[in-house]
Amino acid sequence: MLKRVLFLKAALMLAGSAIASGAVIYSNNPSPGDSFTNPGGTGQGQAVDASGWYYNNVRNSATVGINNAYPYAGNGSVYSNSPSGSGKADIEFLAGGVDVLGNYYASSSLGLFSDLESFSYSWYRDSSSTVASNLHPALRVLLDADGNLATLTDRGGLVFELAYNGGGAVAVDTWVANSVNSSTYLWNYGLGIGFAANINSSPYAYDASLAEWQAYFPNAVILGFNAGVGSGWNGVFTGAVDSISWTLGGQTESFNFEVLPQAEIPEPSSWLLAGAGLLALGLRLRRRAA
Ligand SMILES: [Ca+2]
Ligand SMILES: [Ca+2]
Ligand SMILES: [Ca+2]
Repeated sequence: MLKRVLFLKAALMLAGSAIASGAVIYSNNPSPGDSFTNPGGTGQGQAVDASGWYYNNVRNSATVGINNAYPYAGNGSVYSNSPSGSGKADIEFLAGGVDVLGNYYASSSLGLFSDLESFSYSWYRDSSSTVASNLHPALRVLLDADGNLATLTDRGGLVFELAYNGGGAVAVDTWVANSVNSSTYLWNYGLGIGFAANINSSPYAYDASLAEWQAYFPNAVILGFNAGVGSGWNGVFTGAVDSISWTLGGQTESFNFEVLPQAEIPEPSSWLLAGAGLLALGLRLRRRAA
């Protein structure tokens, strides 16, 4: 069974490579897909095949996984649930992702932060969620502030949330698409400047635009992107994200998260028989040519 699924995935990846509009990222498991969780309090992750995407920073019984709970642009999306204020779960793309004690970290960069033109995603909040009404899955760009990958204390991220871009209560039980461009407000964690630092002249800490952050960190490099839920959200959040994309130096990468389809393909024994038949045919042709 495992071999059959792997073969199908290889065939799907070949098919997907011909589509210029973006990549399809399949769940590790066929329908209903994946549900990665971790009851412990320290973030844990799992690779989504060899795609460069990871279920990551998952803790306190939060769950993330590509599955069929909230289909979008096809048969699936990235399901996200945080059951309490201490839960957290992300879907994360990392440059050169490496496993460090079960969680994943970037070991290289995707390029200069100053070349980032925009990034975007779609998200869904289920109406059963009990967290504050302005909360939805956040979208983040992960950075190394000084561009030197050997120094780690300046790693961190910039966060997009509607709450800091004029948003109130968000829509529920429907998909919402949001895009970050040069004038969108982002707030920070890490980057060597403390949580929610105020880097521009206005007294408010959460109103620095992408363009202002790029001017503030001219040497920063991008370690990855993620979308996720939880981390201080008091209550339950249930929803999903999908269609994450970014445009960096004129190149757009976009990703649609889908459930690995189950299809009837020949059993391995049939492939062996077919291979033996071809071999016999080849020998016969060679004999005839001799
Ligand atoms: Ca650094
Ligand atoms: Ca400010
Ligand atoms: Ca999808």
